[in-house]
Amino acid sequence: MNRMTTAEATVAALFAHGIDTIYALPGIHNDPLFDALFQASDRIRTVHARHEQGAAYMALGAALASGRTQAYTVVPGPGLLNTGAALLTAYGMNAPVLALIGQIPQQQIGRGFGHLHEMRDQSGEDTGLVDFSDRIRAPHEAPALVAAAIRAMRTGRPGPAALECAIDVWGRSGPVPPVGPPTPEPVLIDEDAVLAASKRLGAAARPLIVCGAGAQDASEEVTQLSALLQAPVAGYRRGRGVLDSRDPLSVTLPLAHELWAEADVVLGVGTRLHVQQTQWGLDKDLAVIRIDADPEEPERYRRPAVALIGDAKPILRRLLDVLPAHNRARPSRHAEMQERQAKLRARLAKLGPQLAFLEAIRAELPEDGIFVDEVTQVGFASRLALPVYKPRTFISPGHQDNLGWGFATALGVQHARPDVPVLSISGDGGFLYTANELATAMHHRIPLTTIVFADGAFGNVRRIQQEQYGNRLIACDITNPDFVRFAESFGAAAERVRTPEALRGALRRGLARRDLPTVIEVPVGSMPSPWEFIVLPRVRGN
Ligand SMILES: Cc1ncc(C[n+]2csc(CCOP(=O)(O)OP(=O)(O)O)c2C)c(N)n1
Ligand SMILES: [Mg+2]
Repeated sequence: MNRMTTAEATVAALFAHGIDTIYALPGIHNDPLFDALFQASDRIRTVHARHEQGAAYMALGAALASGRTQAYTVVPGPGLLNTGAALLTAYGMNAPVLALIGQIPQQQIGRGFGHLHEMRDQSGEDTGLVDFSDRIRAPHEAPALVAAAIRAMRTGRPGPAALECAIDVWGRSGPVPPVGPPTPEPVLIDEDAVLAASKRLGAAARPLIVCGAGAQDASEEVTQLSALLQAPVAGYRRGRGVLDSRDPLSVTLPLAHELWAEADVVLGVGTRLHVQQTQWGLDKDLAVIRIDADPEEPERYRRPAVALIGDAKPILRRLLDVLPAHNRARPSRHAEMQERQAKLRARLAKLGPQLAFLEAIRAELPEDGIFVDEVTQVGFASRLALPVYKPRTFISPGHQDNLGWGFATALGVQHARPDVPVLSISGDGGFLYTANELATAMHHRIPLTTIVFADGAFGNVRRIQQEQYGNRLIACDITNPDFVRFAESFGAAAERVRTPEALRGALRRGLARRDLPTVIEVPVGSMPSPWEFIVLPRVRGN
């Protein structure tokens, strides 16, 4: 056994589990941890942000872009709470993000002395935000607790975890057991369920595949299955890019809604199917098959015809082996789908201003470039209409739809994927949530390109007040800085463009710039509502 401090043992365990970066904001509670990170700086990079939410969103972005576990560390109390929205979003997105949180002295926890950064029931706060949380109470506990947290984040439904350590424990030394290599989880596939699913899918006249984030690492398998079944593949926010948008069978929400009404068998891959089941409806003529890593998910709303529990990729591989023996002969649906896609494009033309900007973006962002969505007008339209060519290249916040998440998350995406250009879009409302992190981008030389669509309003709220509340406008007009001068004051490159054509030029310059962040301000007016394409009526059952 080695003698180490708790902090050293924790850092060694993180490294042994493949963590090579920690997003951070330091403070006295965690000083020994930062000293251990200094000693390990040849193995783990410490990337400090300017607000704890920036550090946590960066870890989230890095996890989403890489598919690997990421970590951040902050002080207790306000430090933890400042990461709350990011941790909640990581939970909603099933993202493996480990929060390492400081604590007040171990023997004073819960006694209300008024220690620096003390909060009542901090451990309870952790427990409410993540599925796995614990406290490291001594050096020898660190390796096993880090291993348990990482295993919990990767087993079943993935998600964040939290480990606390008290100010007086991080620096304490003691004998520490060695960290073994992580043992891979066995892949268990229910062969009876594979056969049942193959028979149902093989016999289906109008099968439909719906993908969520759980399908992002099974793009090849979904593509093959779609071709075998001539089944359209639907993705909305987190399932986009699983099937290349250039495939005529690749559909977004409005066509998925039409197809849901017609389908006889639906295969949901790594998706809650929440909107579909609760809003679009179910009936006895629709058999639902679910593939999900979370054993509780398939039956949450209604028991499906078949449930396959585990990682989508190996399960789909087995389906691809077994299905051909049961599959009926299928004519190509390409012509039909091309026609339906054209009809949808004609309807979506109503969103002209948003689509013109998205066309400019798609023309300049390389195929493997990564687009990070925000809760803004062009973002809503991107979920419906931006062509996405590869998995993990369309990063959207999922069901939290958490305004202000985008810019700092995109910094983490770009930090984790320095090999490809990353584009963040924001409204003027969302951008200023974390725009201070431009300082982080400068300090760590993160060459992210950001578009800020500036309409001088929380535009989405404003339009709803206009259309549904008799134009009684309240708390929706906003006063902006000059975003170009603001960005330049940090040392970032910045420009202002007004048209989609001019945006193309600015994007070409920004995406090629690999040593500095770029901010492009686009002054815009109000934009047409996308909601008729997103909130869709019941089409089955009653
Ligand atoms: C954390 C959070 N707070 C509030 C909202 C509600 N909300 C949704 S859209 C929006 C306005 C967004 O404004 P902006 O970023 O400027 O985008 P725009 O609609 O103007 O394009 C607000 C306040 C939210 N989704 N998330
Ligand atoms: Mg706005």
